[in-house]
Amino acid sequence: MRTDKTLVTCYVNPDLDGVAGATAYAEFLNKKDGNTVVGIIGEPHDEVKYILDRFKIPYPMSIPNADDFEKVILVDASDLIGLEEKIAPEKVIEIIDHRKINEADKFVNAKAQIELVGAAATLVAEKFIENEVEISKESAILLLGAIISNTLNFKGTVTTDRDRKAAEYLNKVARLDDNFWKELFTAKSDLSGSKLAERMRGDFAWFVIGKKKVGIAQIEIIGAEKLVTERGDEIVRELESIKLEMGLDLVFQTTIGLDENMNVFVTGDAETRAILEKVLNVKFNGNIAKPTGLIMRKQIVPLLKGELEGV
Ligand SMILES: [Mn+2]
Repeated sequence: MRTDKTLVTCYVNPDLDGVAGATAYAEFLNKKDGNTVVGIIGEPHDEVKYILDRFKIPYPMSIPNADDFEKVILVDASDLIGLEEKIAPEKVIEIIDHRKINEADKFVNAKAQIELVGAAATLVAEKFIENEVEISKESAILLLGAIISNTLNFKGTVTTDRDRKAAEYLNKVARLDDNFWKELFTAKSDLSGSKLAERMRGDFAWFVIGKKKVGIAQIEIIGAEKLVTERGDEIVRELESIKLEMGLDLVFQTTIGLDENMNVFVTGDAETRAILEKVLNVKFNGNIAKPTGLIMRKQIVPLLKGELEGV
């Protein structure tokens, strides 16, 4: 049914940052006399379901696409691929995101706020702070959970002081206990059986960089090294299937150790290995490489761009 409400949403199959950001931003706008509604397209990540269930927060409305809406606001999304053609770009009137590599310019009617903080949730929390709008406990929990998740509990190098300040503000309302991050990370660490392949595909992203179509699976788990050691071959096979299905030139998985403050790369593709060795200064041993320290996908993409496009 057509509506004059503005849809607040994120990319298809969103993570916690997307769902939290969209939910809280709709609340903010509605408290400021806006007329918005949150709608989620696709299947939210496990960490979203975990936090909604754990705190008995109602699920946001699920919609197949944005066809019923004339106006759309995107939070934590700014590229066309992630929208999977379910939202016409000209309907988008506003974008809030935190990705260095984005396509905000392709949304010709949108005012875009792109700032390189750890989470889009931080940018939304700052709206409440700056405008002195009171935030609900539900939104505070969601935003704080998203900041903790995106910054790997403030250990990831994407973390900024703005994320820490926003988290401090949010926790005055959310009042999460000190061990909450462990619960959240444990909730996303069950990758037994077919859950591994499902997660790889659920959080898969691809980019056209230079002349190459590059696919990157990113898994965040407690016990990354153990997972890769025990199930590396399975990961390689799944990556190969995805590569064939999607017609990718390069493909790899970055496995982030939530407890280890490091990540492990996996790929069976020789060309990908050569490029990663050059760009990330790592050495592959078989199909596996371990960098020193921790790097996230949104930080790897600009490095690949530098190499493959020479920028
Ligand atoms: Mn995000």
